[in-house]
Amino acid sequence: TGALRLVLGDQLSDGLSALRDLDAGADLVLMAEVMGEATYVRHHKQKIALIFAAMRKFAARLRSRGTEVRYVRIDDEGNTGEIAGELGRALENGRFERVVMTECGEWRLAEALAAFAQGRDLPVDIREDDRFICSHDRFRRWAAGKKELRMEFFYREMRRETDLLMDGKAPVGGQWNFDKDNRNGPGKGLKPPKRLRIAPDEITREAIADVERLFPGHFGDTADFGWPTTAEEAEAVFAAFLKDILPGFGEWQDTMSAGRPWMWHGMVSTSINLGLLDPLEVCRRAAAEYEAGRAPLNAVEGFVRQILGWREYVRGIYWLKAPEYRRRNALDADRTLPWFYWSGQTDMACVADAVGQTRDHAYAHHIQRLMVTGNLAMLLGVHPDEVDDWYMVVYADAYEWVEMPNTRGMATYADGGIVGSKPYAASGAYINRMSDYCGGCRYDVKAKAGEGACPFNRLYWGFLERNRGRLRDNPRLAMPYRSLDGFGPEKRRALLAEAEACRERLGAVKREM
Ligand code: FAD
Ligand code: DLZ
Ligand code: SF4
Repeated sequence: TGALRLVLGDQLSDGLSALRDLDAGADLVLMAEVMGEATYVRHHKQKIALIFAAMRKFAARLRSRGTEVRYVRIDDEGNTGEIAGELGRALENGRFERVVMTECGEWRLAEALAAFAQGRDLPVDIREDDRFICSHDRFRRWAAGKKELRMEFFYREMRRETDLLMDGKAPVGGQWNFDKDNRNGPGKGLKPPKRLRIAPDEITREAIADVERLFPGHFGDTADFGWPTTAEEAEAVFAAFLKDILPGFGEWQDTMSAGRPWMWHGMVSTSINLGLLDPLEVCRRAAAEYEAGRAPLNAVEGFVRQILGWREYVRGIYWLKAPEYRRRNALDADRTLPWFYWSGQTDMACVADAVGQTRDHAYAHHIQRLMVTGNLAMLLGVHPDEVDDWYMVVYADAYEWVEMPNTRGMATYADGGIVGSKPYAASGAYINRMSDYCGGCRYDVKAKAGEGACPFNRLYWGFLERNRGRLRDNPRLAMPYRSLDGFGPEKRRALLAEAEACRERLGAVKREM
């Protein structure tokens, strides 16, 4: 008799709580590739290949250390297609006296596993996922009684508690946040550094071939697969980032440039989310670069804030608000997602670039996700379920706990103001300032109306007018609404009609609800 220990596809960490106190002589680790997880959304091919390759290598790693592993492959005979089903099969021989697992990241699967646990008469020990820096309990204590749950204040508490970038009780450099130094447009002579990518080895190539064979209709190309699939590879990519890239991270954090997907970004989200890199360790090592004088504070603080602040915060919000959060649609958005989100076939240069690199790499950086595809979906009024589905499918780092507060919260305001204090709606001027897209675009970023005008401009005022009843009282939108009021009723009607024509033209049509 021993324990059956479940390790999920995004739990590939040596220190995982489910693997603690493992008895190599008696216990068995279960890992299973299942159709249920691979198809609950039709994930990008690179995302499935990444997870399968990383799972296979993690299983081999455990075995090489003397741990017995039951590894179920996606096309193994008898595979039930569900995690709970695979747990059930592994328990059939009656060898185990208990089941041990680490809580899972998504509400959907957590429910299924809780139901599984209830239906058994053997104990199921569901342990905390302490790879996160902030526990559920800690987040709830922070949130309790607050009217507004702003990331910035959460982040400051996390800085104090972890002592990261602190000078006693004060933030290093006298400020918590250096974002105002991090808003460079592209400028001439922009030359992003060359990045370390990992060429697929035999195991990864086999995983890619399995995906091409079993999921041929899924979105995305696999030819340029370059993601780390082991802790060692993830470490190599992160070490290269620390040495050569981090110093420029702050300065170029919000900049977009055609045909340059990586810029100065960390390219670490897939590895952290899978468990190949530890988030606190990543923050500590970035802070050490500042302390050693090798990277400036605006870069290091900006990078640490994304992980210690945003990443922990969105996870806290997800679990605090789920499952109700998943149904929010504060702006009553009711349109379909235009087809060019999948095909990339659009004359909008910014969107075509973001979708193209997303197809090729299952990656886009934060500002592309927020201000190009996210902003456009909000301005068009695309239903949040369709927006969520797209983000969950297309990015290799997407898991609902991190995707949803970013999409439904930060990017589209569908959560009604939990994550952000106002919608991040922007016209073409923002994209023009932060990118080199507009020069090569068929649309005119300076024109406000008509077929040749930048669609972001055509949509922007109509979005505000359409949502007047929902947003007019938001103090952070007082300025644009004052301008809108100044236009007078006739012009306002014309702006609504302009936006409507643009929505039709781009194929955002009324959705069957
Ligand atoms: P860097 O720019 O180098 O940032 C460093 C790290 O900070 C990231 O690896 C990530 O772990 C963390 N981080 C940065 N921003 C955020 C954020 N807003 N929320 C949580 N963590 C953050 N990130 C995901 O991991 N999965 C998602 O499904 C996801 N969906 C998103 C959807 C939208 C609409 C938006 C606006 C953002 C989303 N993000 C998501 C956050 C962010 O875009 C990615 O984490 C980042 O682009 C990953 O690339 P990187 O490692 O090069 O990041
Ligand atoms: C995302 C994913 C995919 C595509 N496939 C598997 C799988 O076959 N087996 C598995 O254990 N996990 C997979 N995952 C990750 C899970 O979906 C993830 O653990 C949950 O969504 C919780 O975050
Ligand atoms: Fe995008 Fe408008 Fe610029 Fe074209 S003009 S690249 S659509 S912001």
